[in-house]
Amino acid sequence: MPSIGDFVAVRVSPGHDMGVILRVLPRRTAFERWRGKSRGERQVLAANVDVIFIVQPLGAERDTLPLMRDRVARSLVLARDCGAEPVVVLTKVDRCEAAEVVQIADDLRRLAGPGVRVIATSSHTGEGLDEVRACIPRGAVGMILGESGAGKSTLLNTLLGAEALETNAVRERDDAGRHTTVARIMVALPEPCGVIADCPGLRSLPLVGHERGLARAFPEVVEASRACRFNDCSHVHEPGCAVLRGVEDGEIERVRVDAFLALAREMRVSAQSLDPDIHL
Ligand SMILES: Nc1nc2c(ncn2[C@@H]2O[C@H](COP(=O)(O)OP(=O)(O)OP(=O)(O)O)[C@@H](O)[C@H]2O)c(=O)[nH]1
Ligand SMILES: [Mg+2]
Ligand SMILES: [Zn+2]
Repeated sequence: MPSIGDFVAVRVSPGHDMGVILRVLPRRTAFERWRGKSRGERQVLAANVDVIFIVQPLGAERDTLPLMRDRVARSLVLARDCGAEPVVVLTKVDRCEAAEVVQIADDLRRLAGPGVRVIATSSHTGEGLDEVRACIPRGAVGMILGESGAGKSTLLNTLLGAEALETNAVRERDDAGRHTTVARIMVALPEPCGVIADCPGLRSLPLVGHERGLARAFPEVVEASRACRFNDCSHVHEPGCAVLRGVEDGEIERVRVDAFLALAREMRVSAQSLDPDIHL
């Protein structure tokens, strides 16, 4: 089955404006989502994606900092797992005080690490949009990831300068989205930018077998752990733990170690629930 982002070979018969897909060309990368607890099915959400925009709205009461960190951290792992470059986009910053925006952005920057851009944006004021454009040069394929109501379609409309995608107000009571976008649609931004796929909101981002993404998202933690005294060090309390030493020496961010450990634990549990013989 072709997915958004796939290159396909198409035959168009003379006199027809629509073609028939003959073949899906091999995928360079695939962003896959786990679905079904024990069925082990994966759904390809997008293929050949270069950049994943991790969209997180500001100004919602329910989104505490720990919740935002969790969502950003697991999105980073998913992006790195499929070889895409993650970019964290904070939306709706017009709903917050400037000082609060700076504080949240700094916090998430510490979590995301030095190689990841964290951009504060508002589709209402236009803040940060040029920075977003700079992340998606001509020829690049982007995908937008975030919960329903996060402002994904609004952001793309603003980048496009046209109301091409349907949007909807969030629920007043709790800021919940209404699952307005129901299909993945790719839009070509004005030159000199590439294309971005709008996607339906994803509430949960389970990690199952994304060890490669975890290692790529937290390379300094993995690197340090090689020097731990014990092979099976949990990096929590063991003597001779090089990860904890790195934190004490100020070389590794505590918040990144915490995120790494929580996601690694989750992956161990999910692997085991799929196959009780797996011991990671
Ligand atoms: N204040 C403010 N509101 C915004 C901003 N961006 C989006 N919104 C509002 O947030 C609501 C939801 O926006 P959508 O773009 O439909 O959200 P979505 O992420 O595409 O949601 P789904 O399609 O359901 O996944 C709309 O009412 C937007 O007007 C912003 O920068 N500032
Ligand atoms: Mg939408
Ligand atoms: Zn250790």
